[in-house]
Amino acid sequence: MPFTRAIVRPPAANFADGLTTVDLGVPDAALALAQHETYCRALERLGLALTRLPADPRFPDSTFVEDTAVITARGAVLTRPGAPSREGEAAAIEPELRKTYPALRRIPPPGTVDGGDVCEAGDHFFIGVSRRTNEEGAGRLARFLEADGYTASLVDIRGNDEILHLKSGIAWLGKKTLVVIDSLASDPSFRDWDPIHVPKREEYAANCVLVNDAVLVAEGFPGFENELRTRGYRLVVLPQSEFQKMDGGLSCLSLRF
Ligand code: CIR
Repeated sequence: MPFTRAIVRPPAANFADGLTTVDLGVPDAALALAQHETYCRALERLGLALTRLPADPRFPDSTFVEDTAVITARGAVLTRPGAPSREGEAAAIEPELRKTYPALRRIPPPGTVDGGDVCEAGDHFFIGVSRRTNEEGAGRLARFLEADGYTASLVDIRGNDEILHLKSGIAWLGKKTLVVIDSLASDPSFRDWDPIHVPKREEYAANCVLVNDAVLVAEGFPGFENELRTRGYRLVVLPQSEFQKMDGGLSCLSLRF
């Protein structure tokens, strides 16, 4: 099903106060806002109607709206983000989600789930068990998805220091094709999938996003870009430097449905 809509929220002026594990410097709030606008326009050009929520300085990480919900063609689940400073982001977005999904389900405590750990791959979902998504949350989400007729498998990434979320290291590009970084490539979960390799030092680019007939890709990763072009994908290359400084990728900046 093509995406027709997306929810986005621009970074607030205190975006730099959010969480990060990388050492790439302090993000420039004005540049982050400009990059966010470029991202929004790209989604609009791909035919998506955007709901632009107001910036929310109560939560410096709230521009990463993807972490607050899992939306599929068959329903929506409000998550319970795993970082204490982000837990309130779910309640903040709930009224907007209820407009489209009155039967919104939720991950109850003690479960935690960040949407960045959830990778839709057609009728299958990979759910990362991570520093943010615990086993209770992942299991509960898997049961919700299975009740909707999907299959789900859990991928334990707690021992992988390279990535925050599962989707920091994998992306689905249609059919059986999965972008997979090297440190996840041997995981048995991906055995029956056709992998696209990510060149060394370009791992950040693995978080690309299939949006209808195009793939959003972060700017500055020529090896990976070339790999996708060679395979015939239509690319939309977007500047992401300020979000990268805060551990955020392209997928985190929107909820697409
Ligand atoms: C965080 O640590 O929660 C944010 N600074 C980054 C979240 C990125 N979200 C995502 O990959 N889905």
